[in-house]
Amino acid sequence: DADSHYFLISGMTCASCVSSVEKAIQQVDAVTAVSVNLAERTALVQGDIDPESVIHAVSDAGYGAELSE
Ligand code: 9UX
Repeated sequence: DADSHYFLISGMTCASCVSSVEKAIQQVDAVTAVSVNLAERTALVQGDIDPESVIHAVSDAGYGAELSE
């Protein structure tokens, strides 16, 4: 639905990477929950967010993100 978005995350190789990506996404405005899956390279982000701001935050943390369906 409109209040959850999947992103494909690139550059994650360990659990510490997952933690960094989760932390970065949690700081973004309107994010209410985030769940990163290392094996699938995905992040499920909940909240009435601006996807571009999530992509920007992940990029600032040193990883890549693109919106997925
Ligand atoms: Mo550990 Mo993840 O150095 O890049 S944080 S592999």
